[in-house]
Amino acid sequence: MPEFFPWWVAVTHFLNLFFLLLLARSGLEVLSAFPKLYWYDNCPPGREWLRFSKKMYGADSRKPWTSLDEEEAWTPLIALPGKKNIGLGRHWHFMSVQFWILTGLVYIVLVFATGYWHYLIPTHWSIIPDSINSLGTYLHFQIPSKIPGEPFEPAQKLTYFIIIFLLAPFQVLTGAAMSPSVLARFPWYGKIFHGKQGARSLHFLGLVAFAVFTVIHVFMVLIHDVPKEAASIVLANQDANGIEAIIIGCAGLFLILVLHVVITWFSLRYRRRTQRMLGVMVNPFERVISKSFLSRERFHSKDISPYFRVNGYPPTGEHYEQLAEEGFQDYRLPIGGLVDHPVSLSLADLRGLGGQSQITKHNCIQGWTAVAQWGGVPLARIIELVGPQERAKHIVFYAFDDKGLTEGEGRYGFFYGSIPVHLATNPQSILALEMNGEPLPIEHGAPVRVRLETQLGFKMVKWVCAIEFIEDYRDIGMGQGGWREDQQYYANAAGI
Ligand SMILES: Nc1nc2c(c(=O)[nH]1)N[C@H]1C(S)=C(S)[C@@H](COP(=O)(O)O)O[C@H]1N2
Ligand SMILES: [Mo]
Repeated sequence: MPEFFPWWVAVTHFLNLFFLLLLARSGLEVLSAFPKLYWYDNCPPGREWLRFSKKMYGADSRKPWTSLDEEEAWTPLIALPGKKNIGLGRHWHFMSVQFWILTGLVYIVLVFATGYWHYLIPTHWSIIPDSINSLGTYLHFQIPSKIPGEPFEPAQKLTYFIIIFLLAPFQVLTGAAMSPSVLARFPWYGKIFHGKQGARSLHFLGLVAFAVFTVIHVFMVLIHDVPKEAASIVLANQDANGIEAIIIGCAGLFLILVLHVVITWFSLRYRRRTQRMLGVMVNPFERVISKSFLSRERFHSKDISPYFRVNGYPPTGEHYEQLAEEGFQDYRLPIGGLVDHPVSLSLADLRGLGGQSQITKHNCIQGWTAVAQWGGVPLARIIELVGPQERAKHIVFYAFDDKGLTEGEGRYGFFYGSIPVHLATNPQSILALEMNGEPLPIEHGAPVRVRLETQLGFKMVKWVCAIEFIEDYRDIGMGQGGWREDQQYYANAAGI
């Protein structure tokens, strides 16, 4: 039989703690952007089952509001990095999850290769009455005895089994069920968890379960023989000097604390650098998903959400307001850049290019969802029409809204967004002119907006005023590929 406390258990235990803390804190940052939990993908305002915010916005509110108004600034003491930085929080989350899964895989391989699984996986139903017995013993303020020839008592073994083999995979699976690309490509997968909001709620409850486990786990160690437990898990040797083990263990915890302080401080102080450095780890993964998953969403009219949140206040310029007043009859959409046939299209021209309609679910980066029907021109038709040159790698959509005027918060410049050309040829990538069978309402992007159903909402530029085919987005704006990427440090691939 394997040793009770091999060295690799000590090492992976430590790494696991480090990455789980990163995941928990960056996960809370993501939650702070939309601090409400739902079981239904319509996300009706006021119908959340859990809310971490005092602010209330009703569907019938007189004062216009957008989903960014629902965001909360959480303290860097609990969230990574805190202070309304969902872009960076997501970077940390997706960076950490890769290392956490890697640690987990190494651990699982060793668990099976060494036979350690005998200590963790119950092979007989008697584990249940035995665990209940253990609990009874604890309630009498006594320590239950270990399973003969094994390192843990029955309740402990059962708990570890649940955490390692059920809770950890559950967090990975519910996490994947929140990716817009996964949801658009495999709509059935989301249904397993009752949609994105179900997955989001369950993912949060998984975090709560991890937290409850950790508290009980630490408490149990404290009521057991601390020096001996420390020797086992820190030095991988039950008989080692316990005091030494406690000191080394505390030094390890202190190291984790210091790393978290440094990471948090650095992320808040050097946001662009953090976005770039973590992007190296995170973007390739997002790009692969965005590239290989084509949308297959087909909802029914009965699924259409009664209320569809707005994100981004409408443009305020005189030019736009006048166009809107006249029903956009003078609107022209110039499409140019690295193309063979630049054009300038009226709404009638656009309609003449042939239509496509789709009922799909919108995924805002903050976390809310809503279903609507979108009608318009496939971007593939636009590409055919203008004939991009070989050098054209990205498409930029420029918008009418000057965010310095409409959103403030110290941000500035006109909204824009770019996508790689291949994303425009996806089956559900369209320039939408209609929403739910009506011309686009002003707040949802009239007269023309982008829909890319495998992506997060921020990639779908509303109030489009011009389209340009370019080679490299680094020459535009602050060079990150879009206004939210520039100003809010979002990643510019948005498949997750
Ligand atoms: N021009 C422009 N387009 C925009 C935004 C914006 O602020 N300005 N916000 C984006 C974000 S973050 C989201 S989630 C969606 C919201 O679309 P909706 O308002 O129709 O719900 O629009 C995207 N397109
Ligand atoms: Mo968004």
